[in-house]
Amino acid sequence: MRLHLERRLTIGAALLAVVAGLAPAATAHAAPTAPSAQTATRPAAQPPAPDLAGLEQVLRNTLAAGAPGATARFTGPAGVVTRVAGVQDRTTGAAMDPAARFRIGSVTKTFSTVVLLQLVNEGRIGLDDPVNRHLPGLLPDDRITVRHLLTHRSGLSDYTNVMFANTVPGFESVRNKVFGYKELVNLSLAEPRTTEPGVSYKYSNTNFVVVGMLIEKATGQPVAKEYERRIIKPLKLRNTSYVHPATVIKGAHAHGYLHPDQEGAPLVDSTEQTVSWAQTAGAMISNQADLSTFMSALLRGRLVPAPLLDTMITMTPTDTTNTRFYGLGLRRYDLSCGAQVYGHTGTVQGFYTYAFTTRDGSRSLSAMANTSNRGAANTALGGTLEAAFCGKPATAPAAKARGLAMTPAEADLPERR
Ligand code: REX
Repeated sequence: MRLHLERRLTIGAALLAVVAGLAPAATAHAAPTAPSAQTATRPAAQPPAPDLAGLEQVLRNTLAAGAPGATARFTGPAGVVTRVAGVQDRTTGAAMDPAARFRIGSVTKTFSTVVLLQLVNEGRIGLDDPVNRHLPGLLPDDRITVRHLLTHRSGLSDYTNVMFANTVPGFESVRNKVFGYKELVNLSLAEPRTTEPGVSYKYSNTNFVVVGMLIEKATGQPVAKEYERRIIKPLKLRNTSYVHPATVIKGAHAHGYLHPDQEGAPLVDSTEQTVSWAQTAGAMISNQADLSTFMSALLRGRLVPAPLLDTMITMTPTDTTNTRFYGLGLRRYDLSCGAQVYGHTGTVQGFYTYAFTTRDGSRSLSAMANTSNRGAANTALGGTLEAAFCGKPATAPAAKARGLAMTPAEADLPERR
């Protein structure tokens, strides 16, 4: 088994940096810069170089946990480095391609938030407006505001929990279905609400379905047009699209493989689907380079003005570890070395995604595994963040002394699924 995995591991060649605004010199292996007088006098100013051996090990771990393939792409001042392992297509045996397109799931929520915040900036929607002011009669409680949606504090239950209670039958029942937004909201409203408006954080796709409705109501345009006009075109994201309800991923792409609930049952190729069950909560397609460009541009203030970005990155904890936070359509993870990274995670049938960047947007990590419903693979893939942003792990005594040692359980990044 081990040998088999080793053979399938393909370490990808590094790509040249093409990310606008990043340092010119892209090196094949993004070698750590040699210590210099500058590093000697100002050690705190130098973030650690990515741990490339660690990154490769993380991808091997992700395969060992059940992913057919996995990839990571780090971009920083020294350029771009990519690593791949395994296959992107189990039928042809094609190796994972670091430039492949894939379904990004909830990273879509950050795109939707950017569009919504631009509308706030234009004075067309207020963050503290009741949702029902814009969509009269939609919600059963006039106290639910736009901010509650973006921070997952509306109390609107997540209809996907029931929809996907049985993973493969649930998926097959919606794979080719086209939902209206209202239909999805009604599925949520048929369930009890989870909190009083504003009281506590509870992740729910319903919130971002309503965000899509608000965008279309305020602009009179389909959301696809707004993503295109406001984000995809200005940032030249050539591999990013919102094609709902088309089922095909156009161009070079990875296949996604869904794990059935029954151990040992064959994987389901889930690449083609409408993703209508998620829409503005999770239906976009992108690739690693575009995701890093997007997250970096966002944190550099190129998509929303500074005061709104500050609001977006004002975080509250999502669990009791005090290392996981949610702002407005954006997560922050505090890593073991003290680094804070901003971005989003994604889970859609067949694909796990991580897209994170530093506060100054200068270092970004995208990672993808072409599987899902396999928590261990998602957790393993989350290790790319530590390897990329923390570099080599601190020696055990040093980490312990600073209270930073993480158990594998603590390193389990997403708080659900
Ligand atoms: C739906 C079920 C998962 C997936 C989901 N995805 O809510 C949203 C998302 C769009 O990306 N959320 C993640 C399925 C958590 C995020 O924000 O990071 N699971 C699967 C099941 C479980 O069917 N029975 O794993 O493919």
